[in-house]
Amino acid sequence: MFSQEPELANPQEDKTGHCRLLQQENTLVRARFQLLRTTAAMKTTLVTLTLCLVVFMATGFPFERKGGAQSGSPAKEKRVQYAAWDDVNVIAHGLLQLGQGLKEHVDKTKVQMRDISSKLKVFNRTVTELGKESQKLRVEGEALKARAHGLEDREGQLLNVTAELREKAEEMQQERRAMSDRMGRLEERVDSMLQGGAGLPDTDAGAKNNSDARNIQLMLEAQNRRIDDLMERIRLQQEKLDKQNVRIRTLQSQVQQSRQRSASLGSSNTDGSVQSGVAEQRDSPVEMASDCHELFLRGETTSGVYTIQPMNAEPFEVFCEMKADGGWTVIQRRQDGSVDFDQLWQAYEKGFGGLNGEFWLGLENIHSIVKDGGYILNIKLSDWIGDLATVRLPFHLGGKETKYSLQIQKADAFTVLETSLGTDATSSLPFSTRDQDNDQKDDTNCAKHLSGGWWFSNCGRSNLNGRYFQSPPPKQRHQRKQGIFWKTWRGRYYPLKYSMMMIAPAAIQSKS
Ligand SMILES: [Ca+2]
Repeated sequence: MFSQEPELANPQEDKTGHCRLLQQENTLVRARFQLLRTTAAMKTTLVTLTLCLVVFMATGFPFERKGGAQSGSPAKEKRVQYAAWDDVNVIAHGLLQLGQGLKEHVDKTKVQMRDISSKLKVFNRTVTELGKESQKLRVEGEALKARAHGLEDREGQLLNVTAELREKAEEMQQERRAMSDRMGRLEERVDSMLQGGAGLPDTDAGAKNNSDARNIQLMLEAQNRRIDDLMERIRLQQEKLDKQNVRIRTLQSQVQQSRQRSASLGSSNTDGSVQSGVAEQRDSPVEMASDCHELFLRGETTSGVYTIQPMNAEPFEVFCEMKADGGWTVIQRRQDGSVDFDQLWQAYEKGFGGLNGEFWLGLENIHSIVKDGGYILNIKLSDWIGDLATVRLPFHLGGKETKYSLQIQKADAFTVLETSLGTDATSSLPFSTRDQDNDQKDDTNCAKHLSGGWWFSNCGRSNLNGRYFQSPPPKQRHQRKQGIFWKTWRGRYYPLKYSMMMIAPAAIQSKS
């Protein structure tokens, strides 16, 4: 945009210079024409003079000859001689006049020549000046053009830097929020510890000398140990309670099944014996666990593939992530791109992939585990430099009739990290795939626009079932947006390296 200015300015300058040059040239041509006219007049005068001389010679000579031959009449001869002198006088006078005229012409021509040469000098000087000026203008134009190019380059660099800065600022903001959350929690802990040690002598005075400070520290440490002990005792109590709960549930289901069996026996005695035999085989000796946490409570501590059977559902295999705080049922895992997640509704309903690698457990299976509510969703994410993020959200998942609507239930406000999936208590998000557009964006099919199936709202908040990109991720935005992303962690256009989603009863939350 800047490069056009010198190009526009130059022709104008050149035009005025050109006009001036043309004027000068005109004057010069006129002067030359005058000079030519003068020369022609001089030539005519000279020719006239020569002609006069020739006439004079032609007339004068015969008189002299006549005089010499006719010596016999001296009077007549003298008269002729006088007449000849008169003629000579007339001619001489004419010649004098001609000479004067010639001199005047020569003088005039000299003045004109002097005029012309001075004009020529001025013209030459003007031409040189104009040449210098146009040269200067050209140099200035070049310099301006170079500066414009430089400015354009800088503008481009500036735009790049601005974009980078904006991204970094976003990241910083997230980090800052996470830090402030952590600080808040730490402050709370410190406050609670200080309150616990309120019975001590005046802390302000004590802080002034080292020994008092050490005493306070020791007290705090003792307090911490006591709190830890208490927490451990609570954990053990909770575990005992959980185990008792499981036992009660097992007994309840056994009671229910025996009731059903006796009812069917009562209705038909002949066929019933076969049916009850099958039921007994399936139920005994131990009833299957309804999820991984139940397996954990029964003493399983190794992560791996187990068979579970939620209430009123067929048994199926799951991968259990056994942790210190309990058993987590894994419902999704992304780690190497070995499984295609761009699947249709039916596949997302039934599940796909391999439990030891990448997989989706299936909406129907997930729903059968969590249908009674009280579960939490635990999401683990990793970026390409090894940073990890964890999101824990209490949730409820509706059945097929609600299109497996996800409702995140939280007493307090969502943190920034949680808002990428969080919904407010009154609304819920149905599941969407390429062939079933249930998202909240009217003019777009988010699953088709991006990739995979997900609880899409407006397409842009999160999608952990997107395309898997190996590092380094693609440079094109329209490709990157199809990736696995969590907007409020690494941004909308950062394809994540790893994702794992797992579920467990909410009771686990209070212990971790
Ligand atoms: Ca839509």
